Amino acid sequence: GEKVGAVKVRLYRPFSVEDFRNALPQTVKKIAVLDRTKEPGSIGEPLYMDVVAALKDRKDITIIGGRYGLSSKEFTPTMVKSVYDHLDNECTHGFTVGIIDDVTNTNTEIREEIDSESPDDIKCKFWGYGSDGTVSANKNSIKIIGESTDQYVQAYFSYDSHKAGGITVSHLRFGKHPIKSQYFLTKANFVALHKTSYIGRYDILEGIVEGGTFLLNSPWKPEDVFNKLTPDMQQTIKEKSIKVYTIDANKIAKDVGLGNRINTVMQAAFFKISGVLPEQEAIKLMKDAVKKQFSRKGEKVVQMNWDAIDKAGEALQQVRIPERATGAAAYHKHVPDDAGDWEKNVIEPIMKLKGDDVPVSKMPLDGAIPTGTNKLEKRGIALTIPKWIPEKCTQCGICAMVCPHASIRIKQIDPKDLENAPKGFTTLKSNTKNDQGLRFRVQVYPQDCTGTNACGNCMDLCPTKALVEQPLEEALANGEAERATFFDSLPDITDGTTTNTVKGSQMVSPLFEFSGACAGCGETPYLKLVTQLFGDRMIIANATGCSSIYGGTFPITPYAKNKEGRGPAWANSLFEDNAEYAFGFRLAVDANRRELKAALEQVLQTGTTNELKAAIEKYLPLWDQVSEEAKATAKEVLQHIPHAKEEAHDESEPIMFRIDELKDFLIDKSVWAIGGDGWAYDIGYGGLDHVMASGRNVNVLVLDTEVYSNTGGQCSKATPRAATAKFAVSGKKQSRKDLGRMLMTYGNVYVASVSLGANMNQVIKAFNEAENYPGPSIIIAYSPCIAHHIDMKHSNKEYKLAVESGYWPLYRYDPQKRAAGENPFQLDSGEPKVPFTDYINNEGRYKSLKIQFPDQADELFKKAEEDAKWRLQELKQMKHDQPAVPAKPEEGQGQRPQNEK
Ligand SMILES: Cc1ncc(C[n+]2csc(CCOP(=O)(O)OP(=O)(O)O)c2C)c(N)n1
Ligand code: SF4
Ligand code: SF4
Ligand code: SF4
Repeated sequence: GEKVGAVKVRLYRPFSVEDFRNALPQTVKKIAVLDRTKEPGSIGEPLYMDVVAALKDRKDITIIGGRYGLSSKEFTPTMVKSVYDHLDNECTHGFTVGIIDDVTNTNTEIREEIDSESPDDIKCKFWGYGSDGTVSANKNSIKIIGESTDQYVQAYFSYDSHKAGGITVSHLRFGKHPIKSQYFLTKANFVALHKTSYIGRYDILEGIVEGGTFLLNSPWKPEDVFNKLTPDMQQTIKEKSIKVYTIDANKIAKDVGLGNRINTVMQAAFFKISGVLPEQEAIKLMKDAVKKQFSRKGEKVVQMNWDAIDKAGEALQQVRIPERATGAAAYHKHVPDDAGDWEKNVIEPIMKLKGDDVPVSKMPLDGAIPTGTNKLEKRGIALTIPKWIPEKCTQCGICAMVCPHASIRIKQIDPKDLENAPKGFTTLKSNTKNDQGLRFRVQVYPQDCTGTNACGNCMDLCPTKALVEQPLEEALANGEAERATFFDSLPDITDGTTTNTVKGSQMVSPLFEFSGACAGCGETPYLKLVTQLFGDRMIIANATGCSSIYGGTFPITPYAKNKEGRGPAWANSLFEDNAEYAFGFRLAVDANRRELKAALEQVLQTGTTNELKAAIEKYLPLWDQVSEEAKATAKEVLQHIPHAKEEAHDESEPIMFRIDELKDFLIDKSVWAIGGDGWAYDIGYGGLDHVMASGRNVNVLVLDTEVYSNTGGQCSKATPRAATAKFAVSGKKQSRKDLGRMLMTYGNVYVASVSLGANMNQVIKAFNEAENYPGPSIIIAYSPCIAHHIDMKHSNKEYKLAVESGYWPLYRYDPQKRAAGENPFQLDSGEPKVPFTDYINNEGRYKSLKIQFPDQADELFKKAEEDAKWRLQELKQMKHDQPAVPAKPEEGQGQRPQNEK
């Protein structure tokens, strides 16, 4: 052995030099200080600096510092050993642990793998599916084991960053010895797989021990199960004599009324097979835990979970392992063979959950990543998907408009493009006013749809029931994926319609697609729409929140490019400064455009090719436009730049060089600040207000879920009175902040309040008006969310209910109307059509108040209704106001201040 030690600094500030020095034995020769933080540009991380200062007189001690555990990286015993080895060998300062740094070569070398696990512990690994309840069930299970046996227990979880429907892996340990450290299992006695679509995608049985157990949730008969596994899994099962069980947890969950929540069923199956506790005792303990956990949601939910526990025992079946397999599952191809380096070197390993093996040299220098990559995921998480019934379809486009995942689309198709169409690619005669005999099709992207079992909003809102449910497996078997690929390759044709309509807007391919938002998310349809309207020239500053997570789940992004290679540029900023971030984009775009325009005018004087001269002269009068004519003319300029650059003589040469550098700014950018209410109403409000007051042309989209959704539903100033939320468990006592009305007081800010499912045309109008308005604009968009505790299969109906009950008025305030002597305010929704209680009673966030605090509930509900009435009354008053005097031009038009150079 060796004499080594570790000092854990628990109270960091004030840093106690005396205690620190006292903790060190006199014999210490070398110290490696580990910081779990990164201060680029510093000479060492904070703890290292403190240690150096604390020991400044101890010249006999060598002190080095390094980073570990960043981005939730594991810190395993093997890595700890590598740090001691580093002290013994290279002993260089600025080392890193747990990454492969082949650029600066600072990572510690792994010289020995250490397995410090007790061989007697039982280790169980559960592959779950985000939001199926696996994690909470496992927390329950480990609590039950910990409290009802004399065993030590630990539950440790890994999640990917999808908002829902991602992978969760639960790592459970229990045994006779205390378990002190946290790291993922490398071996498992028990493996459970809750989602069959993971077969062939991930190494499910990695680390399973000899004689271990494998539990599978599948709809398959026991005799079919073995042939549905990959050859590797089949081999492992045979070689290690694994016992295999199957259970159709989705069927049980559906039958008892739990929908997709299979957790209780799988938990009951785990207890039955594992035998950790006698079966009857386990059942009793599970039922007690269910009562404790769900009683606030009502007796019905408790009973459904109890039924699930009872049914699980009977439904569990052992799989007989055949002598040899007569079939096998294929391995999933994560990226196509012709994919680029980024896809192959970074996306593919990360998709296989092998991201730790990606070396630093494969990372982008500036953090920028290619767009249009969420489409590679093809998660296949749906159980059932919509099937189009052409003869019932009216070609309205509503299904495409409301789909939160851009997984159902409409297109007009030129008949000549149908020559190579795959089998079953049915089309209708397009009913737009076109004279080219265009065809029409609704296409489902089967592997990208989150499922009618979880979302189903397209079906829910289809006015003619032209969409029906079909199992994903069936759709894939009859070629729907190939049809989607063909459909995707076809061009967008909007002839005979206009993008200012629901139908026309949906005929443009979305440049925000297949995000990892929750099934049925109410935020994402707005993002999809805004990219269909302005995506080819958008720059988006995104506040931290759900939209930054599903908008940029490294290394992929749902923001995409059109067939010409144009699409939104997107970046995530801090929660607290996102409006300012977008403001910076605006300033930069304006400055670049000013310079480009001056250069174009200059080169006309100094001389250039006839073609470029003609194109510039044609384009300059269109400089302030973003019309199709302007885009086409800008293209002509672009086309002639390379030759003109080659031909440029002395004086024109540097000007042409600059024109070439700035050419992307020929058409003005559409600058957007996007984020949730936590950002806009609370934490980023100061900056937002500042930018709104600036008069600059920045568009703001507030995805208003009325809570901090990304962090689990904390109350914000947008949370309505009476709604329960984290930090407002007994119902919020204050009314919500009226951000729209506050910003209208500036008089030169375009303000709109929208709710997609309530009035889709009003949403499109608001987006277009906001974009066309030359000053600051804000759109406040009602966004149903899982945090409202609603059935996400009908989330789109919530948009409507909120408006029709009078809770969420729709309006637009356009300062430009003042100049025409009109009232800038327009109320787009009328008197309430349905009782306020219809809206309240439909949402768990209100209903739970009634269950938990019945005494206060009625009073608060009454006040909430009064809030809504009062708000509507105030707005109606504005509607009847006489037109105000025109806005002062320097306020309203967002021009560059006179003193700006
Ligand atoms: C200054 C700061 N505080 C807290 C957080 C943690 N945080 C990240 S996202 C988020 C919630 C975002 O809520 P909201 O803006 O309403 O957007 P949503 O998730 O609802 O779309 C919080 C609190 C943070 N990133 N920065
Ligand atoms: S079920 Fe949901 S995700 Fe699937 S196509 Fe319909 S709306 Fe889109
Ligand atoms: S919503 Fe229904 S009717 Fe409208 S386009 Fe879609 S499938 Fe056709
Ligand atoms: S806004 Fe709500 S529904 Fe949408 S991704 Fe976030 S938590 Fe899920």
